[in-house]
Amino acid sequence: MNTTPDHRSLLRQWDGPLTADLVRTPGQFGLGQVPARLKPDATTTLVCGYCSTGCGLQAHLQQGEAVNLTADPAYPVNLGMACPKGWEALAPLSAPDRALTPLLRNPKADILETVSWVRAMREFTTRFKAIQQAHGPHSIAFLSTGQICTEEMAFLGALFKFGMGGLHGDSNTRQCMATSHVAYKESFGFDAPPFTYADFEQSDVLVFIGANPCIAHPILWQRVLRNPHQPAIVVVDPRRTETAMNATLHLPIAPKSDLALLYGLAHALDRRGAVNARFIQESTSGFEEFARFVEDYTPERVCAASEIDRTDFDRCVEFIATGRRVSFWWTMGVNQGHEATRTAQAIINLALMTGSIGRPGTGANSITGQCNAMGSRLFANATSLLGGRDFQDMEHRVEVARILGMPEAVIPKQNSWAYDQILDGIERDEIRGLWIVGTNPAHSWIDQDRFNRIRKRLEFLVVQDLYPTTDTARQADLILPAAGWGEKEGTLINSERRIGLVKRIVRAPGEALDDFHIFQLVAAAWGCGDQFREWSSPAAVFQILKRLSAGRPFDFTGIEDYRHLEDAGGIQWPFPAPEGSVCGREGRRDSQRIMPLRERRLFGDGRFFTSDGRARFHFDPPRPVSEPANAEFPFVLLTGRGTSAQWHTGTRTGKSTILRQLYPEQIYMEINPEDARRLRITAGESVQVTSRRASILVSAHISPTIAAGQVFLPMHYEAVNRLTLAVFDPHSRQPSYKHCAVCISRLPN
Ligand SMILES: Nc1nc2c(c(=O)[nH]1)N[C@H]1C(S)=C(S)[C@@H](COP(=O)(O)OP(=O)(O)OC[C@H]3O[C@@H](n4cnc5c(=O)[nH]c(N)nc54)[C@H](O)[C@@H]3O)O[C@H]1N2
Ligand SMILES: Nc1nc2c(c(=O)[nH]1)N[C@H]1C(S)=C(S)[C@@H](COP(=O)(O)OP(=O)(O)OC[C@H]3O[C@@H](n4cnc5c(=O)[nH]c(N)nc54)[C@H](O)[C@@H]3O)O[C@H]1N2
Ligand code: SF4
Ligand SMILES: [Mo]
Repeated sequence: MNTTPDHRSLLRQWDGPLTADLVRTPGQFGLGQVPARLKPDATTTLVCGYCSTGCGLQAHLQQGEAVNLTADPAYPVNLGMACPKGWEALAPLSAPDRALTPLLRNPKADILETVSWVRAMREFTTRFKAIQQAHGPHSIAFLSTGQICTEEMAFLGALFKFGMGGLHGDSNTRQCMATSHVAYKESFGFDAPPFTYADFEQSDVLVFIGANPCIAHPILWQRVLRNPHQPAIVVVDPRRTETAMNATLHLPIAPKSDLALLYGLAHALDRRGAVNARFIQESTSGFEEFARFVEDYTPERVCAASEIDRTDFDRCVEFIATGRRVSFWWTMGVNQGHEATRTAQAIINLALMTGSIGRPGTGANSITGQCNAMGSRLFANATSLLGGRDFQDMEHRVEVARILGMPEAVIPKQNSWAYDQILDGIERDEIRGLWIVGTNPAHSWIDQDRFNRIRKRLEFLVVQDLYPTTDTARQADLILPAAGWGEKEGTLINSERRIGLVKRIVRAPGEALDDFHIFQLVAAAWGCGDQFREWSSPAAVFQILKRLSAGRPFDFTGIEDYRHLEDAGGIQWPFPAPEGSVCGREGRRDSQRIMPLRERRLFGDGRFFTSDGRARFHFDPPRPVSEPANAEFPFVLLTGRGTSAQWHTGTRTGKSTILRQLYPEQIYMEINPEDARRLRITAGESVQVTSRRASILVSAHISPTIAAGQVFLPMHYEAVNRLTLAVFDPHSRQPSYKHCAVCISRLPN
């Protein structure tokens, strides 16, 4: 039954040829024909592992290993473009601080010591099992990521819940996309971002709300720049960002006042008769109530609430009312807020009432963040059961059990706690063991000091990462050395629902193993290896994921295998098997396979995934923020992305000497010249920023891009989340990272 984990044979197995299957050598396509060692000058395309744009990067191989990366001109996403992170994506893999072996804390000396995989697996199982025995099966939890392959996410969620008997697990997509997930689910009946990137090029009006694609999604911004229709671009952001500077109209909204503005726009459009009565009647429900609700949101009232000029408001209404193809785009300025879900839905409502959905250049479009946040939304098996199902629904449990060939009894009947609730559980000593995979909460979690305080209550903390040096890994009892992007294979799903391939183009250093194989080792060591016999490789799990997708809104049973994905340049879901397939009819046939159209959007037929096929209007009155600025803390602190060369907590981008030259080494704070003058702060001066939670030192960057009374800190520096306030949207439980009150003081000289 229980197979002993033999790491040596596993490592041997993984010492085989790189990019085993999918490599183009000149003049030959080599599935099954690839030489054991790749010929020099071979190239192969894989999807970038940073942001959700999902660019195709061409790896140039010598002696079978990648020596360089360039942007793939043929890939339908990026059309030959890439941002600095993509060009430099190999650098973090050869960093000197890679974890080469498992590391176990020696409690006496309080240092991390090298141990074998066998020992690491023994510690992992005995200590987690001991905690479960003493405190119940649900006393261990995991926190995972939107930055590993879908096959790996599904494996972790299934292993932890169906194999190890755990219940509570969540991921960093809670910090990022939980709001979009809930908003879409309630409005459309399923978490289904409707757009395709061609929509950037086909709109005549693009409205960006709380999104700064020039910095956060630079290649998507390049797609906007290819738009031949001289579009009007409206940007709703408190800051005059790089994106706002390039806009036709910038609405410098008061922080967290979006909901009032969006209801005001709905009111004005309705008054003007700029609604699509036929679409509303045939494809939506609840419009009358919504129209009555927004009657009070007069232009005067919302311009005052959002602190914007009436003429700017009227221009915005005019653009939307007269545009033929209007698209709405949002990101973290919306998702990270105390009333985030209703704000996202207020955007969706605008698209629904104007019939701006399902046609080229339209849509209520949430741009995703991490390379595989979309995979996590479908398959993390965290707060929803594999494939966007419901743990509490018996039919769903029976179906999943049947597909996986496991007894229904192993599937929990309850939902997991969300991220913040897991931390609360640790504080109450109900969670005693934690397994963190591919995320760095000691830096990125909101009100981070609390995270670090709570961590001390844990009896056993396992961190699975590329580096033992992250703020989180440094606190671990056991570190499992993971292979990273480019050292493993699997699929990622990008913002436009395109499933793309990641390949092994570099050998992982030392004994680092890809997450997939770490999960296999854990399954074997735990004693549930048999349950996961079919989960033998990422390619095998991809077939399981297909079965889990059958008949669901994201059905991709029409994708045969990785090679099919490779040849098509990624495939957007849905892509059901040919029988009865809409996409099959659209696409062309290539020998035995159906090849999809290059770009496809959802809802062209005006049918949604709700029980009656109609999209719903959701709305609630705006609520005040928890921590308004006052005399003692007179500034509102905004946080977000700083430069296109920095990725989150910097564990990867900080390893590239080229990228490091593209951003300031020390933390800086944007402050308005008027405020700086008043406080006598000079450029570059070191000043103190204090919130009710902590006080940090930053250097002042005086800039008119930030309004008076507000300051901005890039999230990439560790100190930022010592200041933030742990407030959550009640529907999505996503943290409100972008609003708290601070004061600024000069240092005594
Ligand atoms: N270079 C780089 N690119 C990235 C990332 C990275 O770390 N580095 N991370 C990726 C990830 S995971 C994500 S989620 C995305 C995030 O992508 P974005 O959401 O575009 O980036 P942010 O800078 O977090 O936030 C966007 C804007 O919201 C504005 N904002 C703040 N408060 C409000 C408000 O109340 N209302 C409105 N309307 N706007 C507000 C901010 O001023 C900011 O300009 O980026 C992805 N791309
Ligand atoms: N103040 C503030 N805070 C924020 C935000 C904000 O706007 N403001 N944004 C939030 C958002 S949207 C996000 S998404 C989060 C991101 O927050 P995090 O997820 O904590 O940030 P990352 O730096 O991406 O951490 C990923 C970790 O995974 C490791 N890793 C990379 N690839 C792999 C792999 O293949 N396998 C394994 N096992 N490990 C790997 C990296 O080395 C790194 O340590 O931050 C959130 N925090
Ligand atoms: S835009 Fe995103 S996916 Fe494209 S190269 Fe840059 S980080 Fe990678
Ligand atoms: Mo994110």
